[in-house]
Amino acid sequence: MEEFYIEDDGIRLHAKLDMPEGRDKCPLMILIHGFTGHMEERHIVAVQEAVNSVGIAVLRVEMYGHGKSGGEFRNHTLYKWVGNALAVVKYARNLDFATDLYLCGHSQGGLLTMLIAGMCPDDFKAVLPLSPAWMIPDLARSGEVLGATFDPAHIPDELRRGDVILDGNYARVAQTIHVEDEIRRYHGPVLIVQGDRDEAVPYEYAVRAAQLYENAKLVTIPDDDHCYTYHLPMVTEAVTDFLREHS
Ligand code: FER
Repeated sequence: MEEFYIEDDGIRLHAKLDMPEGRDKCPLMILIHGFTGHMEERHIVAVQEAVNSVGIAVLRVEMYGHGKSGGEFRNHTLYKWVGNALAVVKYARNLDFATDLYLCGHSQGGLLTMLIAGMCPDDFKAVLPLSPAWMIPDLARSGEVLGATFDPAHIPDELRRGDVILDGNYARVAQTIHVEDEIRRYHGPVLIVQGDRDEAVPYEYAVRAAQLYENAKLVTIPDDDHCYTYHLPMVTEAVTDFLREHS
């Protein structure tokens, strides 16, 4: 494992690169956590290890305001994450050892994966949004973020749920994002994995995304939640099966 920082316009993004055993040149997957998440979460590490086991390097990166990266959590927005991810994709594109690139993210990182796939449709062999939180823009437009409600035409300075505090700009940014447009712009293979008892992202969004993409597969994890508490091995198996099919 190699640990380092990738710069994005003065923001240091904390990264770890794990190589598969005995490989010189190989494909590389960029792997991104969710909202309030980080690269050492159980489901993120499980995906990293499984992907390494099929001969693919994994670059885990923490986005603005998360983990050991720069920026304050309360000031993060989807635009900042998009800028970060574009910098990471550029970094990955320039790695000599990396052949094909894959992009995978969980929850808000899955939403990010869907946006970046549409913005960089030529860069990825396939993309893997896991339980993608692509209802966030719809909710923000209807006046809800983090379960807190507000007048969507008059966003407050601060959004709060318990100890989680976000600047109102999070909602201003989210309201402008139209995920369907980015779904339409990506034509490559997509794997969506989601538990059918996800408490954070309505399962219907996974079904809808799989319908809208030109070439998507949906793997449903039965009786599982947002972070796959009960059947994580089914998630990693779905990911490795898909990668073997699309290598
Ligand atoms: C929300 C529901 C889910 C929200 C964010 C999420 C910011 C993201 C969850 C995750 O990334 O795990 O209302 O608001």
